[in-house]
Amino acid sequence: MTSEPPERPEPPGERGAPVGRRIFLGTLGLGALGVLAAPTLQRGLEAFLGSAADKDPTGLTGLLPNGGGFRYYSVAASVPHKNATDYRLTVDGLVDHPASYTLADLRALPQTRMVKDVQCVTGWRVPGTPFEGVRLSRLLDAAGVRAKAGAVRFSCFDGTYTESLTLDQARRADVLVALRMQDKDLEHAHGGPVRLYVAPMYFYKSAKWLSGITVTEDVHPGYWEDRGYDVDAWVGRSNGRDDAPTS
Ligand SMILES: Nc1nc2c(c(=O)[nH]1)N[C@H]1C(S)=C(S)[C@@H](COP(=O)(O)O)O[C@H]1N2
Ligand SMILES: [Mo]
Repeated sequence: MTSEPPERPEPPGERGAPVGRRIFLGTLGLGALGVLAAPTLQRGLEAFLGSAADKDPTGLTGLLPNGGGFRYYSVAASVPHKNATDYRLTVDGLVDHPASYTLADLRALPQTRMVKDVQCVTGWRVPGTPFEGVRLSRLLDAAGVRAKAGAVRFSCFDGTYTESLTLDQARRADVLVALRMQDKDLEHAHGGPVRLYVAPMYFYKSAKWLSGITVTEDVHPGYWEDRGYDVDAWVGRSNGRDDAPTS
């Protein structure tokens, strides 16, 4: 059988073809370096799991402590850690009241919890995963979205990843600025302390390490969308897939 190039690009390590032993060992080497260099062992472990799970052809990293059926993805080589002291979420663009939220600010707002399946566009699915946080619609209402606005653009403190939604999508009740996942504070590997959670869409919409919400006139395609994924990423109704809907 000949292999054709994939119809659309896939996140590294997500391709069906086996990853060479050399690449995997190379990744393990980097992970070990991370453990040595990191100020805490936990941080090193997360970095190790984050990079190793991404490229693991054996699936064995999924058996390690904080795997839980998820694969960890980051398009950035390294991502700074942010905590209650230095984390900020800005809301700006076409709004009457730009804002900057601390983690405490976000925790003080009403929290919404929902439990739904997570579906990655490359095929893996994790059943019944609790997410909890502030409805994005609440932050948009507080900001006072201007009449000519039509979309929302998200940026991340990894410095690279972006996402976007139409305003109607962003205002859905099942779209959260998530502070918790699996009933724990979001860990760094999963995009902590704050990530976007777009329940009805493929998981690439759920931008990790969320740092900015900018209200815009039109949708700006996000990182993976510039590389071929659908902008309207409804689970089961996009990207040529027929997965069962998640929300
Ligand atoms: N900042 C950022 N967010 C991101 C990504 C990323 O690489 N960087 N990957 C996306 C993809 S393709 C998926 S499947 C999920 C993976 O989330 P997880 O690492 O918590 O499993 O995050 C999404 N959000
Ligand atoms: Mo993904």
